[in-house]
Amino acid sequence: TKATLFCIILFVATFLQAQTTPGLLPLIQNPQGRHFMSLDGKWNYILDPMNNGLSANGYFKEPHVDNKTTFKEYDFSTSPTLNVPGDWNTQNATLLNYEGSMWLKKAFLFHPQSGMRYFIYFGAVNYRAIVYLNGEKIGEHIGGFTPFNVDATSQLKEGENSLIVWVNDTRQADGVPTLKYDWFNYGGITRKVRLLEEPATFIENYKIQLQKKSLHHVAGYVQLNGTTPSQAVTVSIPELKLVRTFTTDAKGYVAVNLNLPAKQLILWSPQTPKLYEVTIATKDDTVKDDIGFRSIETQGRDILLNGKPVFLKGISIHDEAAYRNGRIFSASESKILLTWAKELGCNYVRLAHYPHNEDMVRTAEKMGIMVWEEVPNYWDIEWNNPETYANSLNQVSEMISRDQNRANVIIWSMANETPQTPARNRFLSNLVDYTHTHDNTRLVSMAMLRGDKSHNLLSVNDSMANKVDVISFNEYVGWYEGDNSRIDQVSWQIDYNKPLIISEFGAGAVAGLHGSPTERWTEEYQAEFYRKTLKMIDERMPKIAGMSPWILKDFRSPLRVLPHIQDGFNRKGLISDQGQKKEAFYVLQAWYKHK
Ligand code: GCB
Repeated sequence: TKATLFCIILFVATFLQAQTTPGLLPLIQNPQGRHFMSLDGKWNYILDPMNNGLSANGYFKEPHVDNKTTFKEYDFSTSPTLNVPGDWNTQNATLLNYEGSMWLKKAFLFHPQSGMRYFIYFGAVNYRAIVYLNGEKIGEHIGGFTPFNVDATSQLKEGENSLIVWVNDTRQADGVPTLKYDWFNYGGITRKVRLLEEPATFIENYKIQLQKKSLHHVAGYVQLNGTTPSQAVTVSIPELKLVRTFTTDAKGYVAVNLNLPAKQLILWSPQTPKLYEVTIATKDDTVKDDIGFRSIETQGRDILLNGKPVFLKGISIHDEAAYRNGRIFSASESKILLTWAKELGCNYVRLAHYPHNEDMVRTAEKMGIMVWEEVPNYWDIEWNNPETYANSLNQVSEMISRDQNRANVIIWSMANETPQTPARNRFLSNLVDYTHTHDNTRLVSMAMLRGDKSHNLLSVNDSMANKVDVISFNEYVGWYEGDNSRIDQVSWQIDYNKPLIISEFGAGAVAGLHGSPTERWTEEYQAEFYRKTLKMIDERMPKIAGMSPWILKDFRSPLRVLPHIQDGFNRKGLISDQGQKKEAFYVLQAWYKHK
């Protein structure tokens, strides 16, 4: 019928539009390098599993009542509090398995300056957020692991202000990630909240990185936002005695080209994680950032860092704190995990399966650890759904935008273990194109599934291999597939002439459980699994450019229900959730030492 035809045309049109329209929130670059007031601390909360507070006169309205002549049935000021940043699950035992809606409120005193603009920058809210300031909605966001900022200028007032956020972490079929995944769904305002103060025209965004393949030429840009878009912008790097002034165009944009003094320049690398203080300034605004300069490219099967082959000695990590298993909320908690990775001998980490907190990336950068960042296109999501695509693209965009100045971020990963279908291929192929156009100074990859040549000749055969720069794959021979003895029986042939990364391999073990190397869940089984897998890599695999075994630390996952063994945790960590190193940790450490 005509109606169905119309619907089909509309659907296709929306789909194409969603696939081509950037329509993305401009993210303010580097909030920590600006003038801001922290809104972290105690927030009052109201649990709202039925979304009662979302109605027109909802909880965000907060009328003044005396509760005698007039009344309301909620009160933030006498409701309990939670720490922000922080997931709700691990702050209150009764909330451990809560999935649903919560209202959080922060009251704060403020004195807005006339002529200034104000933005509230959220590091991450899982999974959906609606933001209200003094009774009015000022923004909303979908996606649990990337930052967003909302304009608060018109709603902010002198004196006491009320910031209320509706947070909902209900898993969604059309979400990114979708309903089922192997990690814990920590809800809440999980990362820092900052109130940024900016002049009428301010430095919204910039990218200062070495041009692809160059070891001394910076090709970047500065983007201003405001009423006087065309202005002089000065970029300076005092340590290199470099000061250059550019003029932005009528849209506030200017390309930044700089020749750094090649001889004097210390390139960023794991051995010398050198960062330079860079200042970007207009007459009204100044932003400072610590920026490293390096190049990353591929040549045949090699990954080249600063023009030289580098082997990525990695480990996979979830954004979950050591010892207490909630979302990480401070740089010091990030540092514990990264220090373990260093002790293991790593120069690289795979931050799975979603963008981790910004402190994690910045701390790794200072420690000389290269990073793989990923968006949660995990297993099977709704590849055919235009809204799912728009959501995923937005997450890619926010991830790139947040970390485009981080020298240690070398790989953007578009997905993890996604079964091949035409819809998936189209979806991911568009994301790869988007990423390549927006950032050609990093490599693009995704963790693929295997496609074997025969029972004992393992391989990868994925149509996305032509799109990505690096072929990465997960493999669990010896754990999900046969036992350890199977590892000795297989060899590998991978035909693509691109760098290969084993993005995952691993086996489960309970720290402190000992037995024979043939007995599942013992430390000995896991250690044997690592010995055999490393031997296979040395002897029966084509040359690889790196790896990130699964995983640094045991992590909470509702899929892992086996009593006394898993108890709600994925046990493939080389370290237990309580910080106990398992035997396999030392097996891998010894191999990395000689690599
Ligand atoms: C995988 C997934 C990872 C899981 C892991 C496992 O392939 O990528 O998210 O946690 O296997 O332990 O099964």
